[in-house]
Amino acid sequence: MKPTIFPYKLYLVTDEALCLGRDFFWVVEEALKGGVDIVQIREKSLSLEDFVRKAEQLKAICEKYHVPLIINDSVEVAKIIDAEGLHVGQEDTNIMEAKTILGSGKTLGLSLENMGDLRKPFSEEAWYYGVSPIYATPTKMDTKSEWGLKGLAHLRKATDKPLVAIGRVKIENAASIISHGADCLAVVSGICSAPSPAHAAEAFRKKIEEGSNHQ
Ligand code: TZP
Ligand code: MG
Repeated sequence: MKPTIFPYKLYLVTDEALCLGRDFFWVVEEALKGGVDIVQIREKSLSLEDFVRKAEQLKAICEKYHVPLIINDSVEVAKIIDAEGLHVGQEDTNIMEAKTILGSGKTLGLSLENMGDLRKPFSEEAWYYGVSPIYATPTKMDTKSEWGLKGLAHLRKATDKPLVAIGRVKIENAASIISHGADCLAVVSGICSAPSPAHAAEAFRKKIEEGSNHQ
């Protein structure tokens, strides 16, 4: 398990379909220029070969900005490209198994859908938790109940691990999510579909700063 110091504040989770027809790598690079400090590649329909190719290309871009690339779900891809880490949900590869395959130096994230998930065996193995979803979102339709600010504040009291809020995180609600206990915001459409991903990332960074002053 890594130490609880989690240096990241703005987490871009990719979705090429939400990049409005613009080049996927351009969108991510703009977001990096704007201040995204951790990236997760999330692909649901690529073959292993295509996922690996895309992730390798993205890793090279992230490295230029000294930003880690995390793989969503696929332990194989994370292993093959020697990614900085892996993010898994409740229905994905068990985090203990992922750790055995990838080694203990990697960044492992686990989505929590409710308080019960925190108490499940092996949850402790995660370096950070995804608070999933903080709000219901059209980007991911299969989520169950949302945490909301009250749920987030409750979870904040129950664990010292870094909390990454995801789900309809927008410029408008960013500061309040931080002030209710999130350490980091994960954003998909708010950056991928923004007219300027760089400006959107900058605006999120400002709101995160604002929220941190009210914790
Ligand atoms: N997991 C929980 S909500 C979500 C994921 C991947 C999607 C968040 O997307 P958006 O567009 O930032 O609401
Ligand atoms: Mg998953």
